[in-house]
Amino acid sequence: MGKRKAPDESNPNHDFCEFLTELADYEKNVNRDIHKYSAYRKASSVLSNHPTRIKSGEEARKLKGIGEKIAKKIDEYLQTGKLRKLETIHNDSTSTAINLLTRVTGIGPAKAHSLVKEGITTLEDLRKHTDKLTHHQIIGLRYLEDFEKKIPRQEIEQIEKMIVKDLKNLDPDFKITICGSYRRGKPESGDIDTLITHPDFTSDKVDKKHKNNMLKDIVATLEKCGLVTETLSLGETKFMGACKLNSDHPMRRLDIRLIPYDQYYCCVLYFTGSDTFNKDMRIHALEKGFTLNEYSLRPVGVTGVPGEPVEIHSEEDIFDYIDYPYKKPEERG
Ligand code: 8DG
Ligand code: CA
Ligand code: CA
Repeated sequence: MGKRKAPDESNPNHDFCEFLTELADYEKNVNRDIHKYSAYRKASSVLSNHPTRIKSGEEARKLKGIGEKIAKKIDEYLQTGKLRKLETIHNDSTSTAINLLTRVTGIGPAKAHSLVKEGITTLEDLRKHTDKLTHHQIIGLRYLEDFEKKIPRQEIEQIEKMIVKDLKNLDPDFKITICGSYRRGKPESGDIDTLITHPDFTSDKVDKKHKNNMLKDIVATLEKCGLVTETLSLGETKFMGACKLNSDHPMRRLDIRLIPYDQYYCCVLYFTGSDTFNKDMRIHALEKGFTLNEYSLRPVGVTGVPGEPVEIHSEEDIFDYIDYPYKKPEERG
């Protein structure tokens, strides 16, 4: 069997998607304009799911999620092979510095702005000023190169096996799902999004002590077997850290969320994504009189106030309730 193709190579519009993603990141990190960010992301997602090469802005405009401004950019790119807006961004030192610093996990747009204001604009500068960084950001800086490497599917499969084996050993009632792009079947992923639940932990049974220890026990177990190597942050329900399959592999970003049993499927759906798929599904839910988020699906009464969550026993239940055609994770692009 040949080497699996990267998704980009099979996407006839991948060059459009690349510049749209770059514009999206610019809006998020430099302008902090989340609406423009979402618009570019949506356009990129629509184009990456389009089976044929787009030949003009006019043709692109016919697709849902692509408006006049983006259509114009597609025309400019087709005619000149570049975008003036991106050239301006590349030539602006503040923008490039902010974009660089936000590549470090834990450094968000606001922190990047304040660092640049203080004259810290390179990774070298950052390394000299770790006093200005949190533990999370210091680890992010230390493993920046590793964390930016994509994780092959086969490596996540091995990590998954290890997590499942060790946690089932700790307690056979744990339920574990790795979500994100991995669950959508992608050949490689940016990080490992792990959701865990246990029948003893539900949203109404607030057994705080039990919950408190559950995630700590999980992380301690994964540290003991040598998989988890760094902790960026550890709360009652959310762990952010790093793991390493063995010395032949780079350090990988691993997130673990402990989810109440009754909220598990809404959460699995949410963290499977993609984020544009989630947005479309939420809009559809609202049209059907429901509000959907990562915790629950609730009917919205005539007053506009959400009612009690409906009981959910599978992802399919959520689709059924809002009368949305079921999509397998691999189809949620
Ligand atoms: P990747 O890691 O391979 O780059 O892709 P991913 O797994 O799809 O993206 P992610 O950033 O790890 O997020 C995981 C899922 O979480 C995503 O597919 C959908 C859901 N999600 C949203 N909105 C957001 C958001 O604003 N931030 C994050 N981190 N996740 C979000 O729907
Ligand atoms: Ca992910
Ligand atoms: Ca993630």
